[in-house]
Amino acid sequence: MKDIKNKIIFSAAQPSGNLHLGNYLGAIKQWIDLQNNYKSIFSIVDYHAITIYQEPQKLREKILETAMIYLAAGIDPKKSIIFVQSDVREHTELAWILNTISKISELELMTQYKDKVKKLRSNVSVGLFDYPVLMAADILLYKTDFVPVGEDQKQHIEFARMLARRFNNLYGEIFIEPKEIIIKEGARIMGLDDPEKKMSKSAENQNNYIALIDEPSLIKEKIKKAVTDSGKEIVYDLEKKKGIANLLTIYSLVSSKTIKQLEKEYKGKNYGEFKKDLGEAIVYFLDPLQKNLKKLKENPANVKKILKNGAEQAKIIASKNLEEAKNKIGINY
Ligand code: ATP
Ligand code: LTN
Repeated sequence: MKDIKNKIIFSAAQPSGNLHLGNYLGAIKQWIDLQNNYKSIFSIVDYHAITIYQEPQKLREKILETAMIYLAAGIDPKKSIIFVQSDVREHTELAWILNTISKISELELMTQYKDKVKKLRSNVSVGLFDYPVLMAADILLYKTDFVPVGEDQKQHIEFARMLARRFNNLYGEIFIEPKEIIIKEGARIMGLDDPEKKMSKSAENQNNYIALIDEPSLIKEKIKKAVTDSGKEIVYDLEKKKGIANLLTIYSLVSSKTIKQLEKEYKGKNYGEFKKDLGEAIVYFLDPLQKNLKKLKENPANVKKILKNGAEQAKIIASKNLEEAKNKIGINY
């Protein structure tokens, strides 16, 4: 048994757009706390991002910006490894190996894939289909114990766990079966324009999400425009008032007040007042992150250095574990 201090955490986000409040409250916020107690590895998964076309110049910028957001949010390169996925070739190499033990029928069941197919119609790449296998490679490559993510990633981690077990049965025990860590509240923040669907950085409507880099005035405006339900009361009701329930969840998480407290505070008040205060609460909550980010943007060379250094550290672990896997299979002579 590994001592808790030696247990490994791995997580990642795609540099495919603007990181938003859902990414922060569902995933990144947990990473900050977990890095104090575990060996933590956080990646910017650019090879995942290109499973849907990304404009090259924009991708280049978003890779660096995503790294800056990790740092601005409080990921500390002295405590955690931060790196860009494509800097460590072992990820794609292990993905190939895992492809050989993954079944098409299993990948066809993936909800995220099915949702994206609906949106993209016939323009679906093999890479998008294979996305969960690359994700499993990310995780297994470091013999990860825990993967802190939002609710939408649960199925992918179950798949990674199953692949670990399958590999170990076929070739001998080397991979750890990873477990997800999903927080109770905030694990599924819904879109501001449509509270039936999760907040998503690839949403067509910019009013779907609050980007972590949005200006205060834009944040307030987006909250003002957020879809609410008919009726007047500010109460948490997931059946009849999905929009307000989502806004209450966000409010609670950015203000550290409970939903019960907020319901009491806004009893008899209208949606307008509630939204105005919520907009301000989000601006206040994001202010330190945005200030840190501004400073980091003044010195991108420094961030690149952190990433290259992170990749070197990641590579030491990744290459050793990949070699072990190849030896088990017989890919050595
Ligand atoms: P896209 O919608 O474009 O596929 P995304 O917004 O889901 O992207 P990712 O980079 O794929 O963003 O996710 C990074 C992390 O944020 C993951 O752990 C994911 O589970 C979490 N996450 C994403 N959206 C939400 C959300 N709406 N609520 C809570 N957590 C979320
Ligand atoms: N699919 C994830 C991003 C991701 C990831 C990972 C998360 C890629 N590889 C490994 C955790 C562990 C998503 O958030 N959409």
